[in-house]
Amino acid sequence: MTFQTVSTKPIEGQKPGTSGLRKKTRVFMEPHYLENFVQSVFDAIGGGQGKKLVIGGDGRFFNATAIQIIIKMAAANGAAQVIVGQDGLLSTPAASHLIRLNKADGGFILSASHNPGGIDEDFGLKFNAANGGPAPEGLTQLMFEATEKISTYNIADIDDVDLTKIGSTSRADLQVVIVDPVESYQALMETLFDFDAIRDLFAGGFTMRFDAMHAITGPYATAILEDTLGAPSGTVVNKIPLEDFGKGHPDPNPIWAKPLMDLMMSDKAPDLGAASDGDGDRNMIVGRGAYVTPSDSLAILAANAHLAPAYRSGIVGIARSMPTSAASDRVAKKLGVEAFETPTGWKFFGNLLDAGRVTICGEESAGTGSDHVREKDGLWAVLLWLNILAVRKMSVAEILRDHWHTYGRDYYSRHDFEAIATDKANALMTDLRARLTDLAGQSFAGLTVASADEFSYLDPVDGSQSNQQGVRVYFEGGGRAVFRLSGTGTEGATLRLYLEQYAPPEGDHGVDPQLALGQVRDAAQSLCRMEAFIGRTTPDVMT
Ligand code: G16
Repeated sequence: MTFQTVSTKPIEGQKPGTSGLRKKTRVFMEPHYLENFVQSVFDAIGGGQGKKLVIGGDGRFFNATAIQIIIKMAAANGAAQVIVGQDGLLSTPAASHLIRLNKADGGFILSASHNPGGIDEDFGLKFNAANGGPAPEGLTQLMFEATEKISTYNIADIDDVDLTKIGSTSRADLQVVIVDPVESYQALMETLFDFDAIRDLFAGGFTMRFDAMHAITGPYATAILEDTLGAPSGTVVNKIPLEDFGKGHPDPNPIWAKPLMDLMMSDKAPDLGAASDGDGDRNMIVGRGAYVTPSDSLAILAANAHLAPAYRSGIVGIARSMPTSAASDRVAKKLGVEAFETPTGWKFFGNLLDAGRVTICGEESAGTGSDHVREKDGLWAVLLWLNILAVRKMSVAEILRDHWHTYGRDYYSRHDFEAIATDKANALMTDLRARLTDLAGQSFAGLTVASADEFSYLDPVDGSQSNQQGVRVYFEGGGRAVFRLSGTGTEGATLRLYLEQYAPPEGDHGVDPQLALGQVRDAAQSLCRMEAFIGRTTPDVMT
């Protein structure tokens, strides 16, 4: 066996975004593209010598091929052990758990999350650190700098590893351990939740549909919900992970999980509907006739977490990303625990979790999780909901209404404008920034701006500063609009407009959210001169 040192040149644009490097699959398949990035990760973490690494992905097209390349590069960079999910599969939260469980030095997670898969769709790669969480900004910056000066990469001339066989094998000095992707993750879930109570719930006739969207959570949800908790066979649908996700868009929101939404709004609806995304870290929760926004789900999970064994003694704090609604802040206040507002990106929760400052975190983009791993965790959220439903013996709709009557309702929706020419999107943001200090007191579509700023974050644990994390505009009367550009798209720019309107506990909570948010939307669109800059005001996606 030989190790090769291959000459290469920097490839432009290998800058990790909100969650790793995401590009079109064909870009990742270009000569040296994947190898350059993987070598840059090794260079950024101080080399691979003696390291133990977890490797797995969501099974999308190019997953297995990329894993073989990463294994060969791990061997050539001197790694001691790689732990790989069988068939190359690992959900993102399961990968995070395996890193922590095995005290690994980190892991490569192959996924473009909720983006479609296939040779003409998207691929992605991110590196998670030894705490199991996405590489923090300091480390992603080192990776990017390494990609800009790379001249060689190391790769071993070894046979492919049979990813289908569980067990241990060696390639030169590298030990390759193939593990069941579900087993240890399921064992972790059993320590967190009251499986007996959930089993009783199903035994009592509780009905559910879990849509795995042809993505990674199929095997996890089948093993846990059907095989362990006794949900009837057929509860989990679209359960086989496919490399093109059945040509779907594995994003659990009312648009992309429409068949589930339609069922839940019909008279055939089961008691609970849930879905997860490509790599299993996002979730959607919907009751019979009652969609739960991710922001509300975060607040409700935090308010009720003490009903599950893992959180029985209470939670220490709640963190949410800045664009997420203030619903969870109200819960934190009532519980008397700290509330944190971080930039978009799960990586910003890592320090708070490691420092024991927060127990539960969440984002409007359908991610919720806790200190059990360092990633958001779709099935975890579903199981916590099940645990709460089992104890409270109320429907999802009743829990929602009860929550709003206690805390008030934060009407919420995100409007996405996709594939905008990057220069136009940047021009809109630049113009908005330039006018920020003059906005207070001005009125747009009948709403007066109370205050406006650009969000920047000072990490309270390591003191690092992250600037330009989105523009916040607060209106008189409890409305808020947030403007930011997505960091996960692969085509042009995506403008995200986040809308929020608070209605107090004694207020009317039954208004259609898009109606309740209509005035904030009109004010936001007028304020940012949307029509003039991007030539449209109708969003592609409304969550
Ligand atoms: C990633 C990040 C999340 C973020 C989301 C959307 O999720 O992990 O923290 O909220 O992208 O980010 P953006 O608004 O920049 O597109 P995932 O599920 O794609 O890994």
